Amino acid sequence: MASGTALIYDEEMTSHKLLWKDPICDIEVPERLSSSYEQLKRYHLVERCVPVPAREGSEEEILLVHSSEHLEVAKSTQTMNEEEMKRVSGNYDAFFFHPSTYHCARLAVGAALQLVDSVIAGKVCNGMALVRPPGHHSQRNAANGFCLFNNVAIAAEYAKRKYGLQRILIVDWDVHHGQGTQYIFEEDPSVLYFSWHRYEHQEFWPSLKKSDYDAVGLGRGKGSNINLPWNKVGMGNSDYLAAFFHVLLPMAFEFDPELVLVSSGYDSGIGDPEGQMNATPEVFAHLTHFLMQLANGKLCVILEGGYHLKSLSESVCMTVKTLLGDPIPQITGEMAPCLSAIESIHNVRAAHKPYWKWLMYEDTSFLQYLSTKSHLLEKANTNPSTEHESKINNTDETIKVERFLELHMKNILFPVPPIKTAASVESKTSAHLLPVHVVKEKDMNEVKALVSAFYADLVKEDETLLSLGSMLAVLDKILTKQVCNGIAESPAASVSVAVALRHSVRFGFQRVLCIFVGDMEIIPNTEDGRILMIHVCEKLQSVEKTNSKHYISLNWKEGAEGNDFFSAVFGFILPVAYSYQANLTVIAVGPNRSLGINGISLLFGLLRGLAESRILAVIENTEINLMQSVATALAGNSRPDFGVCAPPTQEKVHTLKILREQLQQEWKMLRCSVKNGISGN
Ligand code: X5A
Ligand code: ZN
Repeated sequence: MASGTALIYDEEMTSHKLLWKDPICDIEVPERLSSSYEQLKRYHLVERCVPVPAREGSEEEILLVHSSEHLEVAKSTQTMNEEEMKRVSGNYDAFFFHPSTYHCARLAVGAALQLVDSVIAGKVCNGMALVRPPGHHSQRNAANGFCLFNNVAIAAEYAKRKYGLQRILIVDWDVHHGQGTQYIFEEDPSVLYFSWHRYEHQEFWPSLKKSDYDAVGLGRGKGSNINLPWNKVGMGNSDYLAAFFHVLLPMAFEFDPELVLVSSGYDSGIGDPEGQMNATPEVFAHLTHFLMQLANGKLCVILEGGYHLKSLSESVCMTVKTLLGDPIPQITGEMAPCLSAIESIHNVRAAHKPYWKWLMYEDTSFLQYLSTKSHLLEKANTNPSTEHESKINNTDETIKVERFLELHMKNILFPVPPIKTAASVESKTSAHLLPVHVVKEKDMNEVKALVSAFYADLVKEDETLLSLGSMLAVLDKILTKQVCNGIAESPAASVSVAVALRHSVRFGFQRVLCIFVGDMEIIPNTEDGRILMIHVCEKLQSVEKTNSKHYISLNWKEGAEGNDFFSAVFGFILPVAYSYQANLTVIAVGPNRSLGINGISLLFGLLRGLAESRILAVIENTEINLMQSVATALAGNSRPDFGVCAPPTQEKVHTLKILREQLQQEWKMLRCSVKNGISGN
């Protein structure tokens, strides 16, 4: 399995610049590239990446997507005088030519292709290309919105032709709609295109009807174009994460891409004069982390927009840091999508219901939308608690955000623990768990003293005591941040977990998320509120237990057809976990588990996004394949195999729906539907 992260940067691409006055185009400056690269250097990220040179994309490669007329016009601008260039630029909506533009645009195309080549050939696992001019507005026969050639679309077409790929996912998190990319692939079912974008009911540029959620693709491509329009400015971290949980990620897992390309615009980040959104740089670490779970980790991130230099460069750094496998900063602030975001999410789910198996049994329908739209918009405007304030676009605002980010990044960035994964396991097991770091068990007297203070009655057997010594040794290393995550085996997982939870809370952790997998007796805890339990089990739990808001039981038995647990992870577990904002995650795998290894790997892989990736795994049945998969998922430097994703049955969709309705008042990231989100409570 490939490892490493490619970084493509070529100073040449800073030579393309605006030579005359144009208040629309003057934000697309060369410093966008150079300041991002400088910030990467400051964080010492450049030296950790594999440098890959850019090259000029060939004419043949450009013609994969564009017309020869378009290519010829672009080529002809190289020798034009300023007057002529200005005239040609005027033929397009928001574009400027410079004598070096053609050369730069070919480098931008070539950089994207070099990245695809490096990832597909296995030279690296993933990577980022910093390019200018951007690409996603560019169409077969036209430059548009600062874009000349559609770098990402050409990269997708190239990957199809050169490597025979049959399923490519393009995620466009730029704040503008990549209408160019939509046009190029709208009839092509082999390319799944997802874009969220500032829309404001068609008020915002490029103001197209075809940017709305009901543009789902054409002909054979129906269902492979996903538009999520934002109808208000001020969308933030929760709105973006909700969009991933409730729309993009389940579709992406069902689609099962062989390669993921990101049209990575950071104008969707805070401070951007175009987007006027509120998402902070670390949200891009989370988005990147999620996409790394697809296509065996084959992820190519290609720069598009982003016009607040500080916001842009910090967000670029968060992306690259995550591609490198570093732990992920916690998202702070209240986690709840706003009503307008929920409405958009609801609508795109309704529009796509006919084309996606995982949506088949969801009771979100197009008709429901038609009958409630105007009423909902009123509600969205008048709910002060969940509505964001819009940003005023001026220099003061830019400077304010700069100062905010200066402090904010200091607050959220933390030293990366020197060791990724620790284990305290029998030598015969640990031999198979490389590259985990094996720690020595805690001194027995220390353990005895600790345990006698609480749970003394539970720990009668010497064997249990011994395993607690091992588990606590790993846990202590996590709590003191010497290691990021760890694995402990235990002959009695529920006892070990009870001790681990109590120990962590006493150590000072305020919110510990605990996920139990398996039918086992859970030892009740007295640390109410500081521990949230989600119990994934086959047997129905008794009512007394299940009505505490900090104990949730999720009845789930993995389907025979494949891994259907993804729908529960995105539709329930992650939304609850992100709402809770745990600062430590404990995952216990006990006896009689109802999930297979694939489902468990998925859980571990995705929960690394929480709690600065701090996870303690407690495993009762130490079968070697399970241990190996958990270690792989925790180490995060190669992708575990999640198996084939199968859609959930009607019964399971129903289970999730009931839970969502019960709990969305408390755990707000569960909200994904208008009926549930508003009139449902
Ligand atoms: C790549 C990108 C924006 C064009 C805005 C024109 N283009 N008003 O962000
Ligand atoms: Zn943009």
